[in-house]
Amino acid sequence: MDKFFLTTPIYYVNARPHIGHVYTNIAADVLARYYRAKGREVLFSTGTDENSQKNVEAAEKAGKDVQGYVDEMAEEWKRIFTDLGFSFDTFIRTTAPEHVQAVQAFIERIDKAGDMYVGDYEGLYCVGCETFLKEDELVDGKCPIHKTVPQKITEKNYFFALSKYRQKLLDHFKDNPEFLQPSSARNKMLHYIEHEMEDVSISRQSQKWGIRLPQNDDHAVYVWFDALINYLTVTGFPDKKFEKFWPADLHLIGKDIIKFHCAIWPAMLLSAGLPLPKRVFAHGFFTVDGQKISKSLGNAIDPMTLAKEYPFDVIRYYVLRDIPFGNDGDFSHERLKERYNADLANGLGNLVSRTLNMIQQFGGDTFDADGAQLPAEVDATLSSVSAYIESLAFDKALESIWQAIAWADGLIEETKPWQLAKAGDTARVTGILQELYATLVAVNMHLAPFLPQTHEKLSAILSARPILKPPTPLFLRK
Ligand code: ME8
Repeated sequence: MDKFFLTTPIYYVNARPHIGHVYTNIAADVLARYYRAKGREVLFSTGTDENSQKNVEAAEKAGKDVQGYVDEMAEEWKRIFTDLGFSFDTFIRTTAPEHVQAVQAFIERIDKAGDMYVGDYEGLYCVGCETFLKEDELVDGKCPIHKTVPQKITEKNYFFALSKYRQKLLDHFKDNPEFLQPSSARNKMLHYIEHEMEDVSISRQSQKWGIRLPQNDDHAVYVWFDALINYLTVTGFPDKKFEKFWPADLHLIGKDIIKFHCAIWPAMLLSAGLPLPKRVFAHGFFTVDGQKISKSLGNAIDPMTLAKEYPFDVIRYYVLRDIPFGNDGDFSHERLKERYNADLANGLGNLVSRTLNMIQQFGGDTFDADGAQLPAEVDATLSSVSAYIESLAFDKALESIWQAIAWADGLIEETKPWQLAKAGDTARVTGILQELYATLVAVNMHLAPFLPQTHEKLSAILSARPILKPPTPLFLRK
């Protein structure tokens, strides 16, 4: 069976998930469900990034020991992702022994390749970003993202010879135009690789928390270096079995971490003599009601609270339909409500209840669910959905499905089956009901990866004999 390996970033556990983190997982979940339905053997991985200084600081603030804190938080993240219905196959934690083993085996490979050396490092480190910043990146002496003054660090570090891979990376980008998407991100990345990329320090001297560097256990492995390797750990690396799923078919990330995934990670893999991921897709960033998500504004939407207000399918639908994947977007409570009412409750929900009510009223003995043929117009509209999903144009895929819904609404409005039934035109009424029914079945099939709960409910209604009337409304609030 053909495999499909897709990943989300692994998340820092210094806070609970907000809507931005959940967004990445919604998209990954749609793809995982889609490829499973296509018969691919899917490995969908997500998890937590635990060896970060941010987590140490959060543990201190909470008055807890670090291991206890990350255990608790990782459990919480996993529970939330499970409660939201994400169909991940594996949940990796970077403090797990198998990950420590994978990181150490990987580092030994790059050392053997002659790509590690010891050097003095002096730089400005932002714990928020978990990265060194250059003077000219600062605004008023502060990190522009976290608005904090970076720490001045002077230490002996182990370095990875990243710049050695400059040309190979540029060649890879040239030979694989699909490697980084959307293509708007490519130029910036190429500029970085060509003009800015330097060797990176991959260890932290005397840092207690973190994976030990195999060459010197006074050093912790730099958290990003360890985190990227999670994608190999979940395939079973360094055991040979990792070749079944590696290379990844798709790394799904936010646009904030492109550099790590499209320069450092591929160079690490080149050094270790391993194949590169086939595709990296970077989605945009959310604001909430027009404002950047931030702790101080207190506007980080808790997905579990939101999921109490709306069925989670509604949230999945809204974020994928309203914001073209790859673009920045605004999470607006107002728009969410509008989409819910217009597209789900009134659009899909109404079509289902009108159609099934009519089947019960006028279907009689002549309606034959099994003989229902999909109208050519609907077939043509829905035939584009797969290609849209595979190119991660989720908004377009949903738009096509809703075109099919609109077509069916139009058919009802135009033909007014209740009038035909009154006039005794049974054959015509049956024909229309069968077209509507076949449209609903096809719409429901295409909705499966997007709205899994709705799909399940609707499948039960449509496959029951006699066909059941849907609960009103179909999008039951929990
Ligand atoms: O960067 N809008 O973890 P992280 C959209 N541990 N997506 C958002 C978002 C927003 N406002 N905020 C976060 C890390 N995200 C590293 C990753 S991977 C080897 C290591 C999403 O907890 C987006 O996908 O800061 C982003 O890339 C991810 O959360 C980063 O989460």
